[in-house]
Amino acid sequence: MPRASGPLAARSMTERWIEPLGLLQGPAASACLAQGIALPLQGGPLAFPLVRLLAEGRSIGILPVQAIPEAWRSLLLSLTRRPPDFAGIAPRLPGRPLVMGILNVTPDSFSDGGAAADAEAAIARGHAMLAAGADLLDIGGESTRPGADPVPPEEEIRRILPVVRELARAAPVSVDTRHAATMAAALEAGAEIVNDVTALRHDAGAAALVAAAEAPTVLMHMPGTEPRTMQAEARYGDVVLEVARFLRERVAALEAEGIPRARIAVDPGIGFGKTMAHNLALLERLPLFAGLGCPVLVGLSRKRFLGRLSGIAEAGRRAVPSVAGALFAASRGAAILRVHDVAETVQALAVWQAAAAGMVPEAAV
Ligand code: HH2
Repeated sequence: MPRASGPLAARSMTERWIEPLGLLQGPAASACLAQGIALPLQGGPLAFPLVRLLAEGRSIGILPVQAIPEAWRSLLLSLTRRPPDFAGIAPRLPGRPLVMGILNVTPDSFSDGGAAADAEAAIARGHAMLAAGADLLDIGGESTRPGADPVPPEEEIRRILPVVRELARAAPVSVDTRHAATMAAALEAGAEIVNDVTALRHDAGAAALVAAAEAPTVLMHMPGTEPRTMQAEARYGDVVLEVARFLRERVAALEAEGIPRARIAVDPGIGFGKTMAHNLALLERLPLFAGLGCPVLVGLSRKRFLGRLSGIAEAGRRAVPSVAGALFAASRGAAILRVHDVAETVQALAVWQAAAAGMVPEAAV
């Protein structure tokens, strides 16, 4: 069995990551776990037999899990232990990611702008998503597409409040906003979760508010806090490590402000200040983010890079590429999938999960 020695074992490092490689699923995962030649990814259905060790931004070797040096083993706990169910929402079947239905009560969202611009249409759309199998709904009143104009909180609140109030009676609701005033109004109206694309950085009052409300929260990476200008900042050395480092620092900072890790989900922010190459690298190396010890949310639904890859210019017609991306993210350990096309995603997940398990599922969708 290969053994780490010399610099690998002894080096004192300021920043270290263990990146799981070679993910297994189903019977292969169970067999390798039983033999001790793989470890579970966040206690879920995926297992990894290999790791890449990264120190100070550089790969220092690929090893089988049995050969991980003692000095690195403390990092394994957050990678292998199952985080608590996000917001207490249990998956429909063990190991299935949660499906978060996107409800943009906006006239200008890139993906579905205008489709649910008035409250009645939005509420009907939300109920349809729940009937199609969504586990939770993410309701937003400000578009964050690149270049979008900011919306003042009063207008954002006016757009979403009746929708939140109604749908929160039917399912867990998260509010997609950067503004503390909107968070407060939505939580008051029954929303349970705060999803902030700026990771609670845009509004100085946001972190204290979320901490006091004891609300679960999604922290997303984007460069800066302004969707209008974020694409100009799409410059990274190693995008995966830089995004992971950002999220690690945000989780630590917010823990210090009274938001426990158990209430946090992390999100690499696909499409936010990122080129297509950055988005693809983040998806391919998604298992690294499991080391943060939080559920990982992926939102790639209908995004522009999918249009470029598939040749579909119109965002509303990107359901198939979105589902393909969602399944790939699930196979890389995503715990929550933020999607517009709920029915298609839920159907695809059912087939993917049964095929990976190699057996008939306990319950139908
Ligand atoms: N993407 C969008 C908005 N909010 N939140 C998280 N956590 N992750 C994401 O990837 C994410 C997000 C953008 O997509 P959409 O809501 O469809 O469009 P718009 O911002 O134009 O309303």
